[in-house]
Amino acid sequence: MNQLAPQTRSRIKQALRGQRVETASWAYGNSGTRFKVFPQEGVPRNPYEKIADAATVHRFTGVAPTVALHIPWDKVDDYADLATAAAGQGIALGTINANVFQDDDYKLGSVTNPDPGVRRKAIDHLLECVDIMDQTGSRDLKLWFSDGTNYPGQDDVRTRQDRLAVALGEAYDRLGGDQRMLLEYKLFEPAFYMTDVPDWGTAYLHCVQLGERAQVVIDTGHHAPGTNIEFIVAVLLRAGKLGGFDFNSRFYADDDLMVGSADPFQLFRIMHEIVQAGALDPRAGIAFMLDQCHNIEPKIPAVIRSVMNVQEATAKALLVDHDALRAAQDNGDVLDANAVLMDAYNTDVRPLLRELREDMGLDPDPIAAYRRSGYFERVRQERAEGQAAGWGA
Ligand code: PSV
Ligand code: MN
Repeated sequence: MNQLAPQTRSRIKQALRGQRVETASWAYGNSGTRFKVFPQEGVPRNPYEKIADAATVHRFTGVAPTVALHIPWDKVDDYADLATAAAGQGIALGTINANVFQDDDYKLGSVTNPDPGVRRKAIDHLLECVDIMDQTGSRDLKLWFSDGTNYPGQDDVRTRQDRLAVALGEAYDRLGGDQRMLLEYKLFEPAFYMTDVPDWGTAYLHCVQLGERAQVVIDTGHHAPGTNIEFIVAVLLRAGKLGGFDFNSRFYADDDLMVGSADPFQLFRIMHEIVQAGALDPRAGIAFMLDQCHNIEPKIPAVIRSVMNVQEATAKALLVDHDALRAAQDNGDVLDANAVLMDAYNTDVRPLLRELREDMGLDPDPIAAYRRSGYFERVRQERAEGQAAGWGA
């Protein structure tokens, strides 16, 4: 690592300094599996307190200046006031995530429900989310639909696609200025026979039909085991249709664990595609978000660790010698080409990241600094009374 040429070192640090990772408000609230939610101490009781936790993550990492909201979990009377509160703590409100999956009416789907009244209600929620974006100054509307069917024959696949297209079209037409629609896909769950947006191809088809400001979002936990996610990244980047990521880590299904924990090599391979395409710079418009649940580990340090994992994978991707890689590829040198990638991946980038943090006026060890800060002890006392936020609030 120390033999790195000074120009290379500063190029990598420069890129890492500009990197942005958005954290999710719901990661700070209580969460669990369908078997049990284990409540934690010091958990935020409202969106303002979630923002305080997100700002704390940014304070120690320096690269997480926005927090995504989920509506209605983060519903407030005055979103401009919430945005002001965020700004006062050095962060901004980010992506607005719609929620059309928790109402009794949505048993047979939301925007693809056979009942036109339910479809109307779901579309109205999407439009409400754009109203909120106008007030928060958010750029992105993220849509994930739990819609699908459990049994063959339960509903007509093509009719459901038509209903989906109508709903997306209405929400898309409501977008203004620089606002974008990010469409998320998921192979299964809660529907088990088929979901209405199961894969990147379906999401892509709808986004192409909608227009330039509709893009696909890749949630890393939403694929079949063994899926080559970096291939999807490369293909969508080439088509100009990759809008962003919901980062998390999975061993089995949609585990929502800390990104980079199960398979840091996969995260590196994803970031390698991003770096190669010049898409790391925030101006490239790719939103790097975390969509995780910290069910058994303390939440704020888990989010800090996740941000650091993304930084480590990115630093390794930035280390790849692109000229050497291209030369080996052009020569058909399989072993050398693979070795170039593996050399970068096997480099310990932690000293470089510590140096970067010091350059940025941060503590080189964000988790230790967080623990020393006394933040947790303070919020544990301050938030002892009242109802902790969770998936329903
Ligand atoms: C669905 O599994 C998902 O990934 C979507 O992004 C939701 O909005 C999110 O999880 C939060 O539960
Ligand atoms: Mn997601």
